Amino acid sequence: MGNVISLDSILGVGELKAPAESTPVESSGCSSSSCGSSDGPADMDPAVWDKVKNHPCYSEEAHHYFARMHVAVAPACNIQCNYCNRKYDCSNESRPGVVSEKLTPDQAIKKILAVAQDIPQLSVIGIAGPGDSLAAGAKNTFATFEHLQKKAPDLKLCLSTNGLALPDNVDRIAQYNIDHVTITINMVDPEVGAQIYPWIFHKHKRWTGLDAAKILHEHQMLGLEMLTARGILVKVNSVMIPGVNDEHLLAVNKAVKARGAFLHNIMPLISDPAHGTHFGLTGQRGPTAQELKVVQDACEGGAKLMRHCRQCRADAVGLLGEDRGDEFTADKIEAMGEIGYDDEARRTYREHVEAERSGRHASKAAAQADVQEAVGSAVDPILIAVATKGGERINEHFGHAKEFQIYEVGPQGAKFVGHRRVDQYCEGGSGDDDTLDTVLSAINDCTAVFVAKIGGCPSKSLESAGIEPVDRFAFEYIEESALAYFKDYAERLGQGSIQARAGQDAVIRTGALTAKRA
Ligand code: CLF
Ligand code: SF4
Repeated sequence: MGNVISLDSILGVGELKAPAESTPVESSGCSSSSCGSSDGPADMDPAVWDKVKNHPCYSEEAHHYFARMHVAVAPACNIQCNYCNRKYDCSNESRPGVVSEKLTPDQAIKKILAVAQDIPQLSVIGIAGPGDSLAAGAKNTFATFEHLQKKAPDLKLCLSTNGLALPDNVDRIAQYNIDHVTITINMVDPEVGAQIYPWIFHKHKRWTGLDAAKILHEHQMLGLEMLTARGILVKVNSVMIPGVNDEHLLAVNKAVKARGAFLHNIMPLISDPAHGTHFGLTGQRGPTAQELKVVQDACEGGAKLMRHCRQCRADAVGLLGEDRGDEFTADKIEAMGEIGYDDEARRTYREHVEAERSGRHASKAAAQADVQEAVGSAVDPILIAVATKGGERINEHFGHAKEFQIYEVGPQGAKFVGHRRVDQYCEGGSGDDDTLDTVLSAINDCTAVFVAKIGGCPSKSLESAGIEPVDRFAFEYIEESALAYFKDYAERLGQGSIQARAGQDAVIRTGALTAKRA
């Protein structure tokens, strides 16, 4: 088994518990549920909330609880992006790395039923490549979804596309009840587009340069408008390419918001010569963590931002940030024989999460009101790195963390603003100093790191680097703990016993981009 969170780990350490009673507090001002990427039922239409509340990509809160699965049934693509090499996964929705197994629609259905039986957190099935889900007539994509909506009606359907073939397929998307569509839009100006797309294949012809970028842009905008007119939720993914479209992404954000996009996900370019992409081979770099955050922050107030994307593989399985694909290879699934449909475990799980979350919304608001009253608005926000296995709790050991979630906490509240992938510091019972250095450089803009447990050696290294290791909130909720920490931090700052930490430029890890570990 992989390390997907269990019901126990979500509801507490040990037995299942009902959510704690908490005093409801009237929402006022900028609550954490109305700021940035954190979302909740308070700030959206109930029908929309119903669609997104269990979707790990469309709701930041949901990504602590729910898993997605991609089936790699769409190998062909109709355009070329300078950040993609077809021998690797689609870089806009998946990490570079060969898709282990391309699937036929029948194989995909069997795999989905097998995964659904084993992972009660599974809520969404996505098709995100490894090419474009709508290229080549979208035959496999729609064949898979047509079967799936009959075989496993509780699972949400989701697809991702570059948008070129979108206008031709919007009616079928609506017909198969696909409620969530992602379009990768990196530009709204063909001059910018020409630096990203060397060619497209359209109407039996290859187009290049400005003509190609213009056609792609027009189809993306038309497709977006057609989808939103039908009430389908659209997320826009943009790859941030420093010096090419970084400043332009503000205009992209405005344009997609004006056309009704539900979310905008600005992702860092993944670029490495080893991937054999045009950008990798020509030395185009990706953004640093701070550069990415600056652009994301500048887009706040436009289309709602997604900041928890893990740029997952086209065959990813599990919570965002993990990949359990190895447990469900074709030979293992073949050996399972006939697999039926049973949604009982998923239903039970969703009921528990629902109860848990309603209590959480009130307790977050109470913690925030407490900080606002105690601290006022004079103290600058800080970043905190959190080791977590899910369930919105601090429940991972420092040495076992494969990523740290980054929260920004200040007088206005605590919110998730990103994540940093790292190598696991402790393997086989002992820590690795080289790995520790990479962990430090990944979180060097943070004031503290919250962990369930940490050893003496890494604690000392963190303190020397100016990052406070904090284990006193072990197994508690992240946001409430961050707010309690901030209140104490502001007090210490006021007393002069600590100094505000000067910001550093943390490194975004784009190396071996899979959470799979041997
Ligand atoms: Fe997959 Fe994409 Fe649907 Fe999510 S992923 S098709 S919307 S179910 Fe999610 Fe993965 Fe980021 Fe995509 S974390 S790469 S945004
Ligand atoms: Fe690659 Fe996806 Fe771009 Fe096609 S749309 S070239 S598969 S990144």
